[in-house]
Amino acid sequence: MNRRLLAALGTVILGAAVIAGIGTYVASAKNDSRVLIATPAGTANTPQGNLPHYTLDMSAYPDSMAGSHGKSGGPHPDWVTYGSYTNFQVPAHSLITITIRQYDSGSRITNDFFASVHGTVDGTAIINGKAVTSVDPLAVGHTFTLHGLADAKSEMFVSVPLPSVPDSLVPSSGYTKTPNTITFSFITGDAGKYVWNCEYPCGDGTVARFGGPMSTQGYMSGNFTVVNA
Ligand SMILES: [Cu+2]
Repeated sequence: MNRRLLAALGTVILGAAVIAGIGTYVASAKNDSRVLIATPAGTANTPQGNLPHYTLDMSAYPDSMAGSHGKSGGPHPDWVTYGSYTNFQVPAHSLITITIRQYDSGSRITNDFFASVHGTVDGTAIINGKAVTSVDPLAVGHTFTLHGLADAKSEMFVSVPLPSVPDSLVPSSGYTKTPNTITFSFITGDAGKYVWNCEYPCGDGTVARFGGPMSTQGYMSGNFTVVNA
């Protein structure tokens, strides 16, 4: 086996290990059947030429009272959740810009890898108006981590950390008036089924905090479908 092949194989094994480490959060994919379809926003110049541009907006909340699970918060009003949708549909071979408003507190992320930005167009995310490549691993609220299923046609891996709101600014009821705003862009590949999840252990049920909302789709994970335009 030549050196180059060995190096390539090493990369594949590392990639597989990273993806395996992400866990088994997609076990149940039935919690929320609603889908948010990306909004057209003209075209944009990208490293892959001029591409169709689409946007998606979402939020991360410290509980489920924001409306996505019904006015009463649904079966688990105290669970952290993304909203108002957790399933998304975007076109293939397009520039996608996602804006997330992050209302939740947080703490130390388990794996510093997820405190860095991965897979965006220029390797950065805009956080509260400033371009960054990583955030403080001690102050992460959630992550938005997008990747392929085993049967996805093309690889896609995008992961962006959402910094936490300081505890002192999170009200005991309702939501902070000053959420963190995170914006990032990436280019989609071929049509296929992808999934996203949060890699900050914001759940419950186990010491590792990967239970509850972390392992129930419709809260901290969902489908991300890429379709032919
Ligand atoms: Cu989370």
